Amino acid sequence: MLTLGIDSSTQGTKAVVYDTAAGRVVASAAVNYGKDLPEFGSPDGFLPNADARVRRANPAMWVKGLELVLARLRDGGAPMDEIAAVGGDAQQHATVYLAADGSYSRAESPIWMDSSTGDEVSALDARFGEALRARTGSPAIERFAAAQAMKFAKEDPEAWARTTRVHLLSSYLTSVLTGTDAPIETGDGAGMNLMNLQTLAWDEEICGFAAPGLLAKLPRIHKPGDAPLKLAERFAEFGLRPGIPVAPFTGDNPASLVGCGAATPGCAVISLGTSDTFFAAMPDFRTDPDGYGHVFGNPAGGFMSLSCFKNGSLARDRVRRDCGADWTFFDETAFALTPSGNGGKRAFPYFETELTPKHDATGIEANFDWNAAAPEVRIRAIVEGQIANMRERTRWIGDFKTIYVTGGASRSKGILATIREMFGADARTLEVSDSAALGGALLAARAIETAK
Ligand code: XUL
Repeated sequence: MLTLGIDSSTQGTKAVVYDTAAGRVVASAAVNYGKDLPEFGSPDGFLPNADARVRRANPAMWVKGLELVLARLRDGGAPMDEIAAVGGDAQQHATVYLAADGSYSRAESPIWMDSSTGDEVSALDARFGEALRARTGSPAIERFAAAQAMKFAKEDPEAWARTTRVHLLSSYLTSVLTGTDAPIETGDGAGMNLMNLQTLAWDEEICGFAAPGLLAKLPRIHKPGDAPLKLAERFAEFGLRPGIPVAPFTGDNPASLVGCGAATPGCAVISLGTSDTFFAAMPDFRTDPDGYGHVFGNPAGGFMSLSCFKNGSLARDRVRRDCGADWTFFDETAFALTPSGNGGKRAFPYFETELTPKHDATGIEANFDWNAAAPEVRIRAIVEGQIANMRERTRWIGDFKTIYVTGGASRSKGILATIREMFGADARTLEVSDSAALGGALLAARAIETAK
């Protein structure tokens, strides 16, 4: 049986066709927003903004990305008419605001990189304090829907009044694929500061405080095991069979948990992408005492823990280019030329406002003369800085003997060796590089069982 997994990430959309019997990907396609959809003026997947805290994108770009990736899959000869179900995921926390006629009531959607809601986070903190973390799995967070909706409702009350639906990008894309008003799935829905994780229902009190009428503007909630939706007629254009089951899209991290084969507790995953994340299935509900980490839903049932580091691959790429190095030098040579520990030289990249720990976008912070140092010293300093910070901030999740490493940078021997050393764990690169899209395809296969 063939299933389709679609991953709508920060910088582009990917799709994989997965053969469940053979256990392998048989076709794939990708779209990069910067290169393939230049009309949206978003080279890195968001609209450039002088204020580093403001990170937004035109939601129409994501729909275009979805359609283009399907066209590429079809035109590349993928057996579209044999696909039996669709699943997928989206970057987490991005919100899409719709008016009654389906048009966008907010032209620019805030994405997970947005941290412009400091005042709203303070208001949520002042009102709910510890209770927010206990109920929703996270303290008040800038990029989450509660703070984002609060800011929008305050700044543009007229547009807020016209808004009849607040979707996550995941539920919005599911709506597009199914031609319905799709539900929010619990894995991704947990990243909004609005869902009570004990009851898996919207928390009426928090919704009421965040923005007038928010509760009525939220889609219903889809729990693991609930019946899937069906593909809309218009996707016949891409050779797909209308009516096949569509598993509601989840977040990219929950999808990766499934795609990495880590949905049952025991091992952790490090995903090295636009954001670096560290996550694991959660045997018992626990929150981060330091307030940086999150609890999301595990699409396979139960929960997952997650810590997110914003300065991931874009920061590594910037350092690489500043050093005039190619990827082989960055991934390997620099580590052969320098000793483990780098003689105490360490650096942290803060090109974007950092989430873990909270830090303004101040550029490189190093304990040595950054500009005078050799490229290999700078590269090891950045990688060791990133991984050391990750180790410190994820202790609350626990210790793991095995860590699966996924995402583009998982090919780096230097990064893998650093993870092994700092976590004292067996770090393994996964064969699959598109673990989120693969997770979507696996969730699609599961949807077929549920639909029976
Ligand atoms: C997780 C987070 C990021 C995005 C990246 O909380 O904000 O990992 O999901 O797409």
